[in-house]
Amino acid sequence: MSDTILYEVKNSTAWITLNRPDKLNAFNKAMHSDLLKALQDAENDKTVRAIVLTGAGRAFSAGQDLSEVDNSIDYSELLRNRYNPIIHKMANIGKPIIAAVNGTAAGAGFSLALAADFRLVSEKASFLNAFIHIGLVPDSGNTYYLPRIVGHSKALELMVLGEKVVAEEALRLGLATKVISPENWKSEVSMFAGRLASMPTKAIALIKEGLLKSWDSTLGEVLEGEAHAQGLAGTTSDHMEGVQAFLEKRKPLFNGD
Ligand code: T3D
Repeated sequence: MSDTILYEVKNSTAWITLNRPDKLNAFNKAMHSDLLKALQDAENDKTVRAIVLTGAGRAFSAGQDLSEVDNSIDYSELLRNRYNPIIHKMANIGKPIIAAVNGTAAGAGFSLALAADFRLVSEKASFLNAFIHIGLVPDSGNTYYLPRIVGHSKALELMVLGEKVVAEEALRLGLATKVISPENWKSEVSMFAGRLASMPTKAIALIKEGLLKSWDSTLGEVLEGEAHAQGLAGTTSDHMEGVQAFLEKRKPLFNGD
C-alpha cells in the first residue's frame, strides 16, 4: 500500500489499483516505483496465484503525467528506468495478470493493459494510443504487443490515427478478453480472477514463458522448449491431481504446486 498504489490480497488474488483518480491515474515518478514494488510483492507471495491490475475512479490510466514533462526530461532514460522494468516484470511473473480496464486506457496506460495476459473491459472503457497527439511514438511495449494482438495493419492505424477504440470494438479486435457491464463489474472480475487463481499456476507460468519465447524462435527451438516445459509441468502435483481427478470423474483441486 502506498499513496499511488492500493494493494490487497483476497482469495489468492493480488488486487493492484492505480490510485491517482483526479489525474486519471497518470504515472508520476512515485507511481512507477510503487507499481513495480506491488508487482514484486505479488510475485513473491506464494499465496497469490492471480493478479488484477485496475484503476481507481473513472479511468484505467491516462499514461505519463504530462504535468511532469518539461524540456529537461530525457525520454529514453525515463522509459529505460521507469516504464520498461514494469513491462519486463509483467512478462516474467509466473502468474496470470488480468488488466481490469475500468475506463480510459491512454498512452502508456494502454501499453500497460497490453502487457497484461488478459483484458477484462468495462462497457464504459476505451483504449487510446494518445502518443501521436503529442508528437510521440508508442512506448512501454506497445509496438511489441499491439501488432501481435490485432495485426500489423490495424496496429499501425491505431498508432498513427490515434482514434479511440471503444469496448465492443476492442472485443472484435481481440483486444478485450471479455466486455463487462458496470453493474456486474466487480463480481465478474472477481470471478474471472478466482477461476485463474484455482488453476495449475505452474503450467500457466510455463505457457506465458513459452509463448513469449516463441516470437523469436525457430520451430526446432519451440519444439525443444515445449519438451522442456512439459518435463517440468509433468512433475507438478497439479498434473498428478488433474490426472487423478479425471480418472475418478471429479473436479480437480489444484493447489498451484
Ligand atoms: O515522459 C514521456 O512523455 C515519455 C513517455 C510517455 C508515455 C505516455 O503515456 S505519453 C501519452 C500521455 N498521455 C496522454 O497524452 C493522454 C492525455 N489525456 C487525454 O488525452 C485525456 O485526458 C483522456 C482521453 C485520457 C481522457 O479524456 P477526458 O475528457 O475523459 O478527461 P480530461 O478532462 O481530459 O482529463 C481529466 C483530468 O485528468 C484533467 O485534469 P483537470 O482539468 O480536471 O484538473 C486532465 O488534465 C487530467 N489528465 C488526463 N490525462 C492526464 C492528465 N493529467 C496529467 N497527465 C495526463 N496524461
